[in-house]
Amino acid sequence: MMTNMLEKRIPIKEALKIEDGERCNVRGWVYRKRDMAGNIFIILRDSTGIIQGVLPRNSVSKDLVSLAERIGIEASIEINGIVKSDKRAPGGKEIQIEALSLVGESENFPIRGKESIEYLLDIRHLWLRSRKLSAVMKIRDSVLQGLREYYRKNGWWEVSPPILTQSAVEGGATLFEVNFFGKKAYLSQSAQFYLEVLIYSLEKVYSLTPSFRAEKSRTRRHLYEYWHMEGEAAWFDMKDMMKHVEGLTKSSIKKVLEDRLEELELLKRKTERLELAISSSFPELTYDDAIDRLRKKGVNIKWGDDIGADEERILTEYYDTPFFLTMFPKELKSFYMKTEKDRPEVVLGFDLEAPEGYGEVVGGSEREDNYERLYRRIVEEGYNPSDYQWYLDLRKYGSVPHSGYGLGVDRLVTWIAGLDHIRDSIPFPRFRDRIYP
Ligand code: NSS
Repeated sequence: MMTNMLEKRIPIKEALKIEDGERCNVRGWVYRKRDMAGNIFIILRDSTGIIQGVLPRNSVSKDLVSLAERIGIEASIEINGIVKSDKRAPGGKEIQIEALSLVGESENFPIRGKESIEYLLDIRHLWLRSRKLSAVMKIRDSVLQGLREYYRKNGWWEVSPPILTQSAVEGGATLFEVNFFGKKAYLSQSAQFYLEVLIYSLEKVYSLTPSFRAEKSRTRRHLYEYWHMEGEAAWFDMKDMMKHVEGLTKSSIKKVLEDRLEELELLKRKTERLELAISSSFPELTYDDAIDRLRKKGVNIKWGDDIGADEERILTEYYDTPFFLTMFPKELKSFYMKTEKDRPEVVLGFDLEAPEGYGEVVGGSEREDNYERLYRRIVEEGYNPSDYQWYLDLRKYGSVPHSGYGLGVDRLVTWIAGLDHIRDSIPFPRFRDRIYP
């Protein structure tokens, strides 16, 4: 039996393309199995696809039949046989199995279908083998590839900032504290300040890091540990940066549409909105206009109030593509944002909102580049300027106008893949009551 296995192994995707009558060798995991009177059907999956193997009970050895009968769901096996077209088989081809070897057995695989989410989360390490989550992970890979391609094409440098940090970027309320050799340290909320340091030598920099937020509530769009793609560029004003963010986002959507149509289909994600996003320019809605619109819709909100998830959802109804929300009241945003020259109560900040109710995926701004004004803002916000001395220093030696942003990779994947919860955009979401597996 083993001698046949010496033939060249091919990925399942390739096996689905070979001519009828040709022999091939594939290996992977048993996705489904049906024991019928005449045949045993084994659907095998690998990272490239699924293919049906069929074992006619009467024309192979008894040993082979009994081995096939014993093989469980998710066992790893290798099969050798002749490829034949069959309209009923997934992908239109099947392999008539002549030899089979069991690599790793699997008895009573704990997922059969119809399990509860809580149960599945406990066995995330096994659930990740599902076709749905595999499709999402592949889409995620393409999203990241599309983002990186855009940076490369436009002359940005990828840098690696730290995760252990000494001060807050986005306020103390969501900081995770770490005991660092007896001193207080925090898990990074954002690489922004480190990227700001690096623009003085590299001008346009980006990083992909985990960011940590001790969020107060559990929602469909918040993770405690999420992946943050952040960019910072010298000489960019807010408009320059919005243009860059638009190009960046489109590049990732484009990559997914080029390479992941099969996965989008498997997730039943319609591609029209994604296609529209890359062919349109992203509109801008100022905070002032957003408040007007919300009030006209009957929302009880006034100038100065935060536009939260519920309000964002209402605003997304006006747009079929991603759009920018801009020019927020200073009180709603972080101290580092630059204020508008003629309206000091407003900051040069922008959020990118995904349509279809998804909401914010990017938050960015032009930065305060004047030493005194930044110092004053730090004090106003109740922080200790000595914690931010190095950050202030940047405004002392060759300060330049500059802007930056943070893009929530998991949120972008959630929207592109059309998921209803952010936890499935990432392989191992952390939960308050569960950091397992
Ligand atoms: O808090 S942000 O709006 N902005 C910053 O952290 C800036 N310091 C980034 C920068 O300018 N370099 O977060 C940025 C994005 C936000 O738009 C979301 O898409 C995402 O990060 N984000 C999250 N994703 C998932 N889970 C949580 N909890 C989360 N918080 C922010």
